[in-house]
Amino acid sequence: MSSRKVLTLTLVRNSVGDILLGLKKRGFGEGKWNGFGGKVEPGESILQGAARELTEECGLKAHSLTKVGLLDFDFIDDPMRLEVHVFCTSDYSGTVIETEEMKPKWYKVEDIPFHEMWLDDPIWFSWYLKGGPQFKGYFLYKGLDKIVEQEVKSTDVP
Ligand code: 6OG
Repeated sequence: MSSRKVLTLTLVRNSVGDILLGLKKRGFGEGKWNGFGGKVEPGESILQGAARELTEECGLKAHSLTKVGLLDFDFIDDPMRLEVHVFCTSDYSGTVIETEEMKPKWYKVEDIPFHEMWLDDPIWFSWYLKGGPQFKGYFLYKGLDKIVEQEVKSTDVP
């Protein structure tokens, strides 16, 4: 039986266009730079989960979040399925802090450390960086270091 998890992933950009990434210090994806997010909890909406995770992981409070895409992940020989809702924001307040889970750092877009991120990131990040349209991605991983199937398309296309 497959076990499906609904997660969020939020990308923050500041007024000069730099992007805030966090180095995951523990758990799934440890040692990789990523946006901020995690599992949506029972009783909260996906948007509420995204806002909560952002604050928990880096201290920032989002005043608005824009949906940019949806990523589905399957893993060969593993019943785990991930549905990751991707958001972005430049409308936030607070001070960036390091937390137990994440070590945050601002990156210039041209310096995004793709070689220290999930393998799928370089494939869908360009969709996010160009600012639309919303995208839908599918990735089939073999283990955590190989992608054997991939597709990213605009959600405007049926
Ligand atoms: P916690 O398990 O810490 O949330 N995530 C992924 N992000 C990318 N870019 N690629 C993947 O490829 C991912 N799998 C999970 C979703 C995990 C966080 O990591 C993201 C969450 O923001 C497999 O609660």
